[in-house]
Amino acid sequence: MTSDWWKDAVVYQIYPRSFQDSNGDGIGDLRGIINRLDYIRDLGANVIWLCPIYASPNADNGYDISDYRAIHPDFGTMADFDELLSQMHFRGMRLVMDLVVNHSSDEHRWFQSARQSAESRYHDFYIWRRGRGDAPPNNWGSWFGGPAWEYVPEMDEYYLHIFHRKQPDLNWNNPELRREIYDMMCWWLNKGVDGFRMDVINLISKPDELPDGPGGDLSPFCVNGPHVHEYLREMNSEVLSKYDMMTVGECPNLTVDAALDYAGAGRGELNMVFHFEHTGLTDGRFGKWTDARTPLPALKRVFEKWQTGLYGRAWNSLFWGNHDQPRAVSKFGCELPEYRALSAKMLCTCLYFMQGTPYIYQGDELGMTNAGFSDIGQYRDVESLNAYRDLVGSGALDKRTMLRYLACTSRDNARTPMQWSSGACAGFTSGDPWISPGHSWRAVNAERELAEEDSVYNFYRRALRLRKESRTVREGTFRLLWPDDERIFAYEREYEGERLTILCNFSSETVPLSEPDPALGECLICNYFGEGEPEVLRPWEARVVRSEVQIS
Ligand code: TEU
Ligand code: CA
Repeated sequence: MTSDWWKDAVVYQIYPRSFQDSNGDGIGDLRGIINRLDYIRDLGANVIWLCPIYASPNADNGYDISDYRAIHPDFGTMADFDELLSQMHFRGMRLVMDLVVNHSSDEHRWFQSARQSAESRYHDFYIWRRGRGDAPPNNWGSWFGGPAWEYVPEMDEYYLHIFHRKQPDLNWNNPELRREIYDMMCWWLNKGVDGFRMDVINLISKPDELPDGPGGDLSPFCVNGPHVHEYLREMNSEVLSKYDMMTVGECPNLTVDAALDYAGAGRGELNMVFHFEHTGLTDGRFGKWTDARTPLPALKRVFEKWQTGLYGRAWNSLFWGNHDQPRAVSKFGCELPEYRALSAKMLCTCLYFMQGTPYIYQGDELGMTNAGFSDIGQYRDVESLNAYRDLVGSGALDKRTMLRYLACTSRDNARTPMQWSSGACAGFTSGDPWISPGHSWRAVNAERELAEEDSVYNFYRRALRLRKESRTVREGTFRLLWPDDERIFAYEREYEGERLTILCNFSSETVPLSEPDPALGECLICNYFGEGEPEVLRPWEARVVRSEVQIS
């Protein structure tokens, strides 16, 4: 039943609220996506991962689902969905849906019933505990701020929510709950969807004992919990193995060894995982809230570890960002006008010549930058707003510092409207957008990118075409060069006598190569016009060089 098509896929991630509005209500929708399918196909992507479009009260923009089988009216109707799917299949594209089953919305009918009576069939679909006197059952803190427990007076019990209190965690210990989820998955697959991106799938199993965590941290108990692999194998035999589909599990706090347990070849669980080791290198005293830059040697070590650690044993997913991360060019590249496009192309080269399936987050192919918000009133994201309230409210950070941190790491940086044109509201909507456009849309937009041969978009096309034709990119070994260099990220891929050397400058300086030999050969792609000197990398330069090697 299963083939490896997902290894050759190029995935384009859509955050539907911010992609394209078609009816002027300021919210992106399914019709808008249908109208832009050619744009995505022409880029070279053949799979779309769609963030949640289900019925939801939107406490967390759709990651709080109140009906798993309904389309949110903001996005359109089930008929619109069916048309999207058939228009995609007509173009030879596949659709991956977001599967959010660690938690539901508190407005899901299961929870509505669960919170009313311990007799309800649905009570045990969630995780309930008695308090400790007037205090919650343990000291766990929610990942979105405050305690991870919410008291329900009718029950005199608390329910667990790792995320917002409107996102109660589902109890995967309950076989009836699991059955409901598998049936729902089959329902979408029978409609024809081609896979799932599984939201925080490594959190679904919680231990029966729920002890206090160090500093209120629930991770030691909930990350890779006791039965998670049993559940995924069951899901695989009940659902996944019966369809020709792809799966990618979102897994915060994941190590290479743990990744092999989820996605190792022959494990019978998932095809791929997302880990966040490369995006999390700036985390510090205030968690993700920081204005720190990623140290390049550490970044290289992370990629080396994953490229070699999964080689021949599992398959990497390649991404710089998503709807939870700041913009790649702002975080890892350079926003300055003279370097923005160059560094966006460099990041494309650096990442997508590695082994694995490329994921492109909407707008990164234009080199879209962070939002540039300077006022808390511009933010919409519940995580950002809660963190501002908690950190500023407690006096841990002053307003100005927190606003600076938000401008670097808030999830809203990636959620501003997709920049289609230099027209009103970036061509995203004819109405009032649900979130303001970022500051860069007059200069950075798809209309312009399509028209200019030397654009980021056209560079992505070329790079993706090159990688598609290359067995070495798909199958080759990985060797990191000059691990301690603080400005150059260089590596070699080798396969059957061919070597590709990928040379990337992560700085605004001209850098001479300490050992220029690896730079010799045929240049397949470069983000500068005109040949430079082989032994020097210009600011934010990226080059892929092909050479032959003797097979001994
Ligand atoms: O994200 C899981 C997750 O780990 C995030 O909370 C992450 O730590 C944070 O966004 C970093 O800023 C997934 C979804 O991608 C996210 O959008 C949801 O809010 C979350 O799950 C809850 O469903
Ligand atoms: Ca709309």
